Amino acid sequence: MLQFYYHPLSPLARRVWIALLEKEIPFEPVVVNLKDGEQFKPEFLQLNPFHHVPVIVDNNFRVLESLAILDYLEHKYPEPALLPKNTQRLAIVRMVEMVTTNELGSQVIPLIVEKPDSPKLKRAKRKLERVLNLFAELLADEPYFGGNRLSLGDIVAANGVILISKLGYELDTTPRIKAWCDRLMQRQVWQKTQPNAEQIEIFKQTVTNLVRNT
Ligand SMILES: N[C@@H](CCC(=O)N[C@@H](CS)C(=O)NCC(=O)O)C(=O)O
Repeated sequence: MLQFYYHPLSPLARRVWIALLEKEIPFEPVVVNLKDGEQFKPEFLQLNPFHHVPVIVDNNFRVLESLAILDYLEHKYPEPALLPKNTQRLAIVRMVEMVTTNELGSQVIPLIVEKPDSPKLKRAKRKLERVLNLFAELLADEPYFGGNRLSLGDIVAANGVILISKLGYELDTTPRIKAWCDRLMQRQVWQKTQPNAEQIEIFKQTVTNLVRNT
């Protein structure tokens, strides 16, 4: 059976966790306790020399990097499809995946560690506003970035957007994005995988400690 190495508080592992559950792929969950440094154990470093979750091992084939894992799962387990066939829709899905990774992701740490009046926090919020405005434009009147079906773009982007909203970033200026998050949160898989308030506090503390120690 496919093994899924993850931690429930890891936002990047959550992308893969959601895709596995949405596709109903049977898997064996293996929690890597990041707080205790399990990711540095030699057994895990053999799977991922960069000591990151997520990793999957499927029939002895190892895949690391969350976006590569999502592509692997889509190809190997094509139903239900999480990539649209339409060329422009596919481009939109890829765009939101990459914008989340390259533009949104780096704004998460400032939201956690910066003081309310810090220029770095203000810069991060301005960047997030540009990201969310672009997402609202790309979503247009469709329920999902994949059109009328959930897609990998929705999974990747919404994990980032829901996380920043739980970290205090208001989605009020982009009501379309807020409605899209609410739509996703109606899905059982998302209710099961999104962190609660207590877990968000632990996540913030873990990130703060990591930033202090580097
Ligand atoms: N680019 C990688 C990054 C994965 C990543 O940074 N994972 C974090 C958790 S969200 C991690 O495992 N951190 C532990 C460490 O680096 O020691 C991916 O997308 O899979």
